[in-house]
Formats: sequence, structure tokens, C-alpha cells
Amino acid sequence: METVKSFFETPAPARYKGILSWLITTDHKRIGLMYLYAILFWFLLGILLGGLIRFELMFPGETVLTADVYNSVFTLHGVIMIFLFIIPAIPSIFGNFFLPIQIGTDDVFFPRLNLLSWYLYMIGGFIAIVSLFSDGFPDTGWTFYVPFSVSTHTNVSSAVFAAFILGMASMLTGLNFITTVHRMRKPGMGWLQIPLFTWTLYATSWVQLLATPVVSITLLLIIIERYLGVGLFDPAKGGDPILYQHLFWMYSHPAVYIMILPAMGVISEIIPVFSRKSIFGYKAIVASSMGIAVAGSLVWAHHMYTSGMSDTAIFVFSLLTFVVAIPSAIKVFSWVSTLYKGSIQMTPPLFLSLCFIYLFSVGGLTGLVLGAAGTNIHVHDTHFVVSHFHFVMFGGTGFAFFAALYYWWPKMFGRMYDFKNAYIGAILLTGGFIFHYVPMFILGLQGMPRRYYDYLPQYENLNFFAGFGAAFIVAGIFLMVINLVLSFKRPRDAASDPWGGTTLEWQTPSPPPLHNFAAEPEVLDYPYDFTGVVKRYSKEEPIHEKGE
Ligand code: HEM
Ligand SMILES: [Cu+2]
Repeated sequence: METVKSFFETPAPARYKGILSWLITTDHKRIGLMYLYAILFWFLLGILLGGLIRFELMFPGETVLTADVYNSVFTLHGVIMIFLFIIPAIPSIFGNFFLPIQIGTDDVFFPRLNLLSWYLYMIGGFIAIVSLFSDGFPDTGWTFYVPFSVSTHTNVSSAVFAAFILGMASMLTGLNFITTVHRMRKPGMGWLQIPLFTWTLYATSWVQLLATPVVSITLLLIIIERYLGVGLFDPAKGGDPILYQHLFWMYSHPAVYIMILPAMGVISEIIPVFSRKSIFGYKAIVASSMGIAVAGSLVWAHHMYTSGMSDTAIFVFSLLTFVVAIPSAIKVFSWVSTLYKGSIQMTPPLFLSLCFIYLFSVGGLTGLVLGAAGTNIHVHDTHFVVSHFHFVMFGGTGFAFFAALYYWWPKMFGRMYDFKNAYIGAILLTGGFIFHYVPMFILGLQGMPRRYYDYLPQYENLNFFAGFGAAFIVAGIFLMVINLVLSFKRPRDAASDPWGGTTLEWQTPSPPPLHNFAAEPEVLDYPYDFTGVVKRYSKEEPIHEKGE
């Protein structure tokens, strides 16, 4: 008699064909791919909304959106980009697909919980869509600040409930990764043999697990306030609206490390492979990942210097903000030191990684401008802040997302792609990015406030100019996605190790079989030795020698 346990333990592909074999799969690779398809949909929708915001801002006054609709559009853009793209993107797609393989095992520790996390992600996305209808999507901004989020008539309750559900999916992913790294490493793989991508996912998972509950409860409090009016955030009832800001940023600042740490892990995988040199400072990078996860939880109030905090509190949070920049700088130093005197082999993943290092550094350095109270109070809530977080989130994680997609695509799908189109797309994206966001730094320094659909005449030229940058961004992104889709026209003949990598995923076939390893994988020690590691783009192609 077939038990429930054996029902789930029999891999779905062996049981069902077609869509059903996906919908009940517990294979980490398939779950990673299902996240990829869903997250790409949301990302492209978020990009189009970004383009719409920019088109509205290209001309003063009403262009295509009324003031109310503009407020809902940037809120939707922010909510999609934060909760449906950037937080889940790299951990849920590439973490799910590659973490078990990188530590030499055949799945995550809780495969069914992993599938549940995907369903929660889909349900969260669905509820966000539902919030669009009836009273319209919230017009509060993605931060849902009280008292406005309690009083506004728009669909705040369902939107924050969507974010609550998405938080659950994120926590389950974190729980799974921590348990898998502790319990399922290939025998003999010590902690200092774990690849850096997996290390960053491990550090991220602790932040996902410990910080997410704070925002989950805080978002539920908004719903309670909207329906019961307890007065938690209402001074007239003894409450305090600033309490909401503390609770919200106690998650949302550590959340920026949920966004950037996995991205940093991707870059730490790519740079050594295309420099043909082991990473500089493996242990320093591991320590800095854990350091960021811990120190990053202590700086949240640097978002609130203008909320009436005491000078002492401002001083403490400003100092801590400078401290947390140190581990990030260690990583940038290690990447550049690895490139130094390496035999650089340019490929689309490396090109995108170099863009990441430049854009993330600009984002990080402008973060210090914001961390210093003296400058912060002048540029708080202006387009300087908007540009800063686009440099770190989009220039950082967004570019690392594409670098990861182009680095692991041959392994995930067994197909190579067109390099020329990839470069054209990446150059359009990078050029458009700089043309779009650098003017926003200047507009912010000149005092243009964020979250207004209109502006004073002196801001007209730079806003108009930035519009062309946004057009290039959109064109570049769609070209890079279409280029990958077109790879399905190519033969499925990518080699198992097209780049000459040294982590375990390059010891599996492309794509990997259900249980990942056709043969017992060999765990290598850091520093990796790249000499003699052969590269071959496709099975048929001759071995690529150095400098080809
Ligand atoms: C074509 C690409 C994009 C364009 C043109 C764009 C444009 C903008 C603009 C102009 C704003 C400010 C709206 C205002 O304050 O009035 C904004 C806000 C925002 N963007 Fe983007 N963006 C793009 C991509 C992204 C990406 C990739 C992310 C994240 C990964 C992102 C995250 C955000 C967030 C969180 C906000 C804040 C929304 C709020 O104020 O509540 N954007 N975007
Ligand atoms: Cu912050």
C-alpha cells in the first residue's frame, strides 16, 4: 500500500509528465527554475512600471498619470521590486538550484517545505495583483508609513498581507538553507571548503530568519490599526508613529543585506573563474559576509535622522553605518585584488560583474554621504536617495542577477547563448543606467523631493534627459532576456564545464541529472588552482587553451 511518505519521495518526473510533474516537484533544481520564471515576470513588469514613472517625470505637470495614479504606480513599482524581485531573486533561483550541488548533495534538507515556499511566493504575488482592483493599489510608497497607511482609502490591507505572505516564503528558504549547509555537506567538506556563494547564502539565511518576523508583525499591525484603530501609532491614543518607522527599518535595513549578500556571492564566484586565479582573501570574505549580517542589524535608524531623534542616537547610528561599510569594502578590495595580474578572459558574466563592482561602489560611497547626519538632513527624501538605492539595488543586485543568469545558464539549461547580443544588451543597460541615475543625484542635491509627480521648472532639463537613459535601460534588459530565450533554438550541447570553473556544479553534466552527480564529486581546497582546468563551451568544441 503506497504511503503518503513514499508518494512524495518518488520524484514527480518519474510519476507524472507535463505541468503536474512541476507543480508537485520536490527537486530543488525545478523549484529554482519555477522561481526563475515567476520572478522574471515580476521583474520585467517592475521595469516597465519604472519606465512609466520616468516617462511621467520627463515632462512637468501631468503627462500620462494623474497625481493619485502616480502615487500608486511608484508604490507598486517599489513593492514589486523589493518583495517580488530583489529579495527572492538570487537566493530562491540560484540558491535553490546550486547550493545543494555546491556542497555535494542531492537536495535541500526540507524538499517539501521548499515547494511550499514557492507556493507562498505565488500566493503573495497573486494577492498583490488583487490589491490593484476595487479601491486601487496603495498610494503610500513601499514603506507603508503610518499614519497615512492607516487612513488612506486604497487597498493597503491586502498589499501588506501580500508582503506578509512573501516574508513567509523568504523565511522558509532561509530555514532550508541553514539546515542544508549544517546537515548535508558532502562528507569531508569542511566549513572552509564551502564555496563563497553558498557562504553568502548561509549568512543571508540568518538575516531572513531573524529579521523577517519583525516586518511580518509590523505589517500585521497596520491591518489591525485599519480595522480596529487600537491606536498603536496614534499619539491621540498614546501611540507613536515613529515606533512604526523603527519596527519597519529594523527589518528593511537588514533586508538590504538579504538583497546584496547573495549578489556579492555571485561576484565572488565569477571573478576568480575569468581571472584564472583563486579568490584573494577567502577567509576575509567569509568573515565579512558574517560581519555584514551582524553589523547590518544595528544601523536601521539611519533612515530616520529627520524623525526627531536625539543627537546622541544620530551619532551612534551614523558611526555604526560607517562601520558596516568596512566589510563591504573588504569584498571590493578582494575582487579587485583577484583581477590584479589575473589572465582576464572577457565573457558576458565577467563584463556584468565588472559593471557591478563600479555601480555598487558608487552606491556604497553615496551611502556614506547619507550615513553622515550633516549631509543626510539635506538630501533625505530627495531624488539623491532614490538614485542611491537604485545604484546599490539595481546596479548591485540587478546586475549580479544578470551576471548569475549568464554564468549559470549553460549549466541550468545545457545551452550556450549569443555573446554579441549579450554584450550589446549589457552596454545599453549600463550606459542607460548612468544616464538615468546620475542626473537624479544632481536633482536630489538641488532639492527635488521624491514621490511627487510634478516639479519646479529648474528641474525640467535633467528629468527630460534622464528619460532617454531609462529607454536604454529597458531596451538593454529586454535584449538580454530575449537573447537567453533564443538560446532554446540552439542545440542542447553545452559542456559540463564551459568556463573552467572549480566549484562542484562544474563537475555535473549540463543540465544536472535528478540526483545531481553522475559520478562522486571531488571537493577541492581553497585556494583553487586554475592551471590545467580546461574550458569547453560545447561538447563538440575542442578544448579551449589559455588566451584563445
Ligand atoms: C527601468 C528601470 C527603472 C526606472 C526607470 C526606475 C525609476 C524610478 C523612479 C523615477 C523612482 C522614484 C519615484 C518617486 O519617488 O517619485 C523609483 C522608485 C523606486 N524604484 Fe525604481 N526604477 C527602475 C528600476 C528599479 C529596480 C530594478 C529596482 C529594484 C531592484 C527599483 C526600486 C525602486 C524602489 C524601491 C522605489 C521607491 C518607490 C517608493 O518611493 O515607494 N527600481 N524608481
Ligand atoms: Cu539603511
